Amino acid sequence: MKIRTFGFAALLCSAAFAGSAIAQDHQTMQGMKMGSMTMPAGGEVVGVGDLEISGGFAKAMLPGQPVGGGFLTVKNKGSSDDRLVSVTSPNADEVQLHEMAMTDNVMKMRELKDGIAVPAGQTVTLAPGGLHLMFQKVKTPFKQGDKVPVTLSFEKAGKVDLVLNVLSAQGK
Ligand SMILES: [Cu+2]
Repeated sequence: MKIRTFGFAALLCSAAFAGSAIAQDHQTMQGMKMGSMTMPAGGEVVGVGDLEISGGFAKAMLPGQPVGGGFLTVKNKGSSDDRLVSVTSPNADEVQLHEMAMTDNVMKMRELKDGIAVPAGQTVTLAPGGLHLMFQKVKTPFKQGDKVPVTLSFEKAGKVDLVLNVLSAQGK
């Protein structure tokens, strides 16, 4: 049942990121590699323990689209490794941690059941085309200008609340 559920979600994920969104994300990734300074409009900065979370945003969703993508940056200023283990939001039945990567021109997505590692002294960025939060069974599709509250749970640092600003469907 879990596998079937995930298969369905993955299909929806692919649909959510299909077409121009993928091309856009891919261009963004290329641009970042080349040192472009275009970054999404940053939201609030929150801290918990040795962690600093910033740049949180979500993409606007199309009407009827049941899944949405969320993104943020976690900086670990401490000397011990941590891990983002789970995320909840009142706006979605479930929030999964996903990874997306382009392999032979095919965008593949998988759920990271063990969470996302945030090694000591490092900064981990969840961004379009890579690591992301996947909001499942979203009741009201995110609209540009909306705010989506989330609670992040880290293995060592504990829980922290963050508000994601909803940007356009292209994440800008
Ligand atoms: Cu996903």
